[in-house]
Amino acid sequence: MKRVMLACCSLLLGVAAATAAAASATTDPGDLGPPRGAPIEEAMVAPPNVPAPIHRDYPARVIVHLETKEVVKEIADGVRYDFWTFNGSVPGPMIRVRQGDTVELHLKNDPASHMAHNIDLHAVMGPGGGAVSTMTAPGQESVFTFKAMREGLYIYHCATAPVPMHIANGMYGLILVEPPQGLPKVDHEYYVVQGDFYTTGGYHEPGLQTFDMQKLLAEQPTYVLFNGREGSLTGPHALTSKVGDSVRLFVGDGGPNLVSSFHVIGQIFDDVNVEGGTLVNHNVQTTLIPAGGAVTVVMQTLVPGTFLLVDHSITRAFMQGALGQLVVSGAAAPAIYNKVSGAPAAGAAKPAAGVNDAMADGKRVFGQICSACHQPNGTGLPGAFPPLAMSDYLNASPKGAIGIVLNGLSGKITVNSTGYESVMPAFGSQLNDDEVAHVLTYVLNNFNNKGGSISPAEVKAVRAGNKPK
Ligand code: HEC
Ligand SMILES: [Cu+2]
Repeated sequence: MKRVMLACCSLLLGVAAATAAAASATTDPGDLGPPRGAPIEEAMVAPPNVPAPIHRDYPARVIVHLETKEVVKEIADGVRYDFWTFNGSVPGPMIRVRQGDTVELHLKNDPASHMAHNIDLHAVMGPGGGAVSTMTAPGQESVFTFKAMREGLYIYHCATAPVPMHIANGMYGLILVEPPQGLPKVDHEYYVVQGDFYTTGGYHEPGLQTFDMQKLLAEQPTYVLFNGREGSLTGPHALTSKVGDSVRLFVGDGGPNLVSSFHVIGQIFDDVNVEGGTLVNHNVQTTLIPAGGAVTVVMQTLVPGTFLLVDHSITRAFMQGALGQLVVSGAAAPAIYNKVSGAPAAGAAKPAAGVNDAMADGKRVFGQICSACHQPNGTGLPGAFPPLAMSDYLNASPKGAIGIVLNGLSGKITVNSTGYESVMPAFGSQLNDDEVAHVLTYVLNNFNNKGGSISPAEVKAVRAGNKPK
């Protein structure tokens, strides 16, 4: 109250006195006093890893070293792109400080850069979020300080003209300003940032791809990605947890254009820090992340399995790359989730079909389900969906396809000497034994495949093998 009075009265005392008063006292509750102790060098860890939680009860001076680097690397298997980055990664490293800390930010621009770069951190209260003070030519370094006045999860990005181009090339990351008391303890923390990318070639067109200004202007990205590369969070790079553990995700949307409908398939977010702020919502299925915004979500992993991180504007997930995996290991929890074997009632009581009926039924199923991805003539789509036509993979093991249709397929496979690393969903609960047998028999005897047949009994046996023991 005394400080409020001081600031108040100083308004009446003329400019000189007001300046003196402002310098000696502040009324803002975010200001926790001057930095104390020895300066702390911020540890820079690559995404999806997160710096360790802060256990400090006083404001400190935190020194952050970022370097802007232009690097050519893969955006998808066999597709290279000239990324512009902070510290060589997309997103740049996550910065973690405590509310009240004074951040001394060093921005270096790699001498090999072609462009000037700078940084705008949304955690900054000051012109351009720091951009005005950090415009840095190749080979130079800029330094500015700011006090982290407000707790929250904030985007940082390059703000050099043309801004959309610098962001579209990967120049963003997150800065977490922890509340003074810290965040509640969880078992796992990960860092994910979505971005939209605009390449001259189409999705999965191989080779070195360049930035496409027309697609940027039309806001029609070629790729929508988590952490700057298709597959950055799948297969060997999947996020992991254990049954009974808690997981916190720090999720940003760098944009430059798209808003993310962030969802984890098969999970519910217990806590969502809406828009990265202090408002906490509970029991959320999908949370909206604005371009240039962020969200913190916490969930419990109660059931083992693979859970997909998606932008639920779902075309982006399955056809533009916005897909990650959270793999939960541990004992089954049948009371919470239990796969009951056997086909659903619909269609199950159909009379046994003759060969012609079986083929007709197989064709129907193919047209209704499989053709959407594998295409009506079975050729697949380059890079996205493998061919079923003349598929050496399928013909080598026709019975193996039963499990693929029932349970889905993910991870790296090679079909007709081309690699695919995508996700086919499970159709075991949608199709009965007859339908699975029919569609596979249809596929095996069409599209120049080698022939053969799959019986409903064989499908039933594979289903039985799926039963929890
Ligand atoms: C939503 C898209 C989608 C649908 C629908 C779909 N698949 Fe797939 N399928 C895929 C993807 C993606 C892969 C590759 C998975 C990987 O990379 O691990 C695949 C792989 C396969 C393979 C093994 C690879 C090959 O080319 O031989 C077979 C067999 C297969 N699918 C059969 C089917 C059948 C039969 C249906 C219909 C019942 C079907 N799929 C429906 C996406 C789909
Ligand atoms: Cu830049």
